[in-house]
Amino acid sequence: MQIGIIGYPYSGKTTLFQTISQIHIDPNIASKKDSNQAVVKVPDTRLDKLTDMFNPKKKVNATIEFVDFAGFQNVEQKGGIFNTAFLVKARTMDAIVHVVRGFADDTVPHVLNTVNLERDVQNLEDEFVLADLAFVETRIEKLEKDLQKQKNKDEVEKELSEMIRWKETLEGNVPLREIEFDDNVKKFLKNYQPLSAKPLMVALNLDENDVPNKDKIVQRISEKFTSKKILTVPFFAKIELELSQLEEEEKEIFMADYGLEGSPLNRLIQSAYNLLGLQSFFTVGEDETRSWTIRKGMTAQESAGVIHTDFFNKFIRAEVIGYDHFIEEGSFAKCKEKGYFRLEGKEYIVNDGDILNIRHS
Ligand SMILES: Nc1nc2c(ncn2[C@@H]2O[C@H](COP(=O)(O)OP(=O)(O)OP(=O)(O)O)[C@@H](O)[C@H]2O)c(=O)[nH]1
Ligand SMILES: [Mg+2]
Repeated sequence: MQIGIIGYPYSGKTTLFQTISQIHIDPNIASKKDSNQAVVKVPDTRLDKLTDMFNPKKKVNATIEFVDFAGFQNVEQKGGIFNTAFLVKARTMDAIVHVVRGFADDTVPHVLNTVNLERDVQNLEDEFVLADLAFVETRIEKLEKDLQKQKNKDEVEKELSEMIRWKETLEGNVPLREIEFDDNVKKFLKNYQPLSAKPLMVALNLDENDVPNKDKIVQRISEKFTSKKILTVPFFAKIELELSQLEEEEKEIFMADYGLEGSPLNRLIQSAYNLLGLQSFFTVGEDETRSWTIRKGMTAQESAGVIHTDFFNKFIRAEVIGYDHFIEEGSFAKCKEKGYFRLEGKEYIVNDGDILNIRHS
């Protein structure tokens, strides 16, 4: 899974990226590159606890990839702040983090001159809609030509009617993430990956002075941009980068002072899991303990397929224990005694935190 970090120049994207990835980016090199990328371990205290209990040779966290994009170009030009390279790459992201500048600092240039969270969030919404509209209009032209050729008529007509629905939605200034997609048109969403359909995290890079008002600001923005597919996440890029480099004890003291909970990585991953409907299951043993990411609602067989395609094809049963039960009882034997150890078939819907052992042929 890939999450793209985007936003206006100097909003704090690379600072956030460095906190998340713990990679140091040389600012002179960073400005010349299109993007920075890092594969990051998904933190999970449950996996840490299981690892303590099993003492395996290896602990393997699920991972997630973050891509730190260069700032938007030509920011004064409405409908044109994304270049082609940006569009191509951003469309492949599973979710977007929009870093919005909320800090005042005269030493850092501000491309729009003033701090205004609402304006910046709205601008990006507008740009997404305009970029998708440009795509849809070109697509409709092409489909109309195809229709005259009378080739694959049914398929062309089906797509054309869906593209017209997208166009009308976008012309009403509504992002595509707000409309429903039936199974028979989901493939267009998958093929074209419109930006305004992507789950969005609005990451407010707030000013140090906003620490006491943090929750109010978040509430104000999330009320203005209400959607099932938008979450507002606050952070303090500069402070949190410095904090991330401190020792654990010191870190906790400072974080309490700032009223911060968890790391920016924790906050973003939690939001991403919520937005994308993701959850984790675990596999345990003497060799390794490991966390895996799946979509909510996935069956035991589908989840087995995430471990290995062979496990999907040759699935027999899954041995299942809920994480809480395992921690409560402390061993497989005790779980068996209490009836917490279950054998489930391929249609079993996996729960968040299930410990699975796949039996296969
Ligand atoms: N005072 C203050 N400065 C910040 C904060 N976040 C970032 N900066 C500074 O702002 C400058 C730009 O930060 P970056 O993280 O490089 O911004 P960016 O969004 O990656 O910028 P581009 O990649 O050029 O688009 C750096 O000098 C940072 O130290 C913040 O929360 N407070
Ligand atoms: Mg940057």
